[in-house]
Amino acid sequence: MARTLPQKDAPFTLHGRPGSGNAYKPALFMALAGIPFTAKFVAADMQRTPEFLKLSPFGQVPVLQHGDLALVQSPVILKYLAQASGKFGPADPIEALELDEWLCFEQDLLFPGIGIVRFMTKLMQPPGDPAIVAWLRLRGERALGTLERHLAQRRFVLGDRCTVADIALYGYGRLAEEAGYDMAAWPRTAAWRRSIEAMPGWKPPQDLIPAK
Ligand SMILES: N[C@@H](CCC(=O)N[C@@H](CS)C(=O)NCC(=O)O)C(=O)O
Repeated sequence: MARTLPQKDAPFTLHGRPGSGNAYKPALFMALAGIPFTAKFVAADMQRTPEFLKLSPFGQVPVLQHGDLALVQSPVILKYLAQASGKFGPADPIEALELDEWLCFEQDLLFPGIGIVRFMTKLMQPPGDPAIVAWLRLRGERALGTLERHLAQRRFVLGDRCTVADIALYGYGRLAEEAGYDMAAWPRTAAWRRSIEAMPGWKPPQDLIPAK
């Protein structure tokens, strides 16, 4: 069936689980933007069912439904939400390009370096191959080091206000300790996380997405 854009006032439904940083990103966006939404729990073993694959062809969470439109891939969902709400988006074409650069960086370095390391060391049974974890950890250290250098000049990733670049990076940035990183080594990044947590509407994932 052809995909079409929904009516502006169509309801939002987020499919995910609280332990997924990728699912937390759109949930946090909507919490910060004051957009009401329904969150539905998706267990890992539900993700290959034909019913779920109709919503998410890649078999992954998050999925954001806006009316009849189902979207996957957290960067795409965040950009859609920014466009639909007029909040946390880029202010001009150069910011729009920079935003995309940081969204790619998040998927390329920060998510593997923190999200996958956390998954392989804390959640996977048995835990993942230590050689792969060590390789991914180098990406995590590079990601945190890059962010730390970048934040020397700015409060948020694109400047002085929070955008979807921050929300995307925060999704797993907040879980660095759970992946074994000591944030004392990246104090500006730790302060940036606190700035996001001080924003009106901020809530932790367990308050936004049901655990079953
Ligand atoms: N690039 C995707 C990654 C999504 C992703 O990896 N989701 C995980 C949960 S955090 C998942 O569903 N994993 C199960 C799988 O890949 O089979 C995004 O940013 O949304």
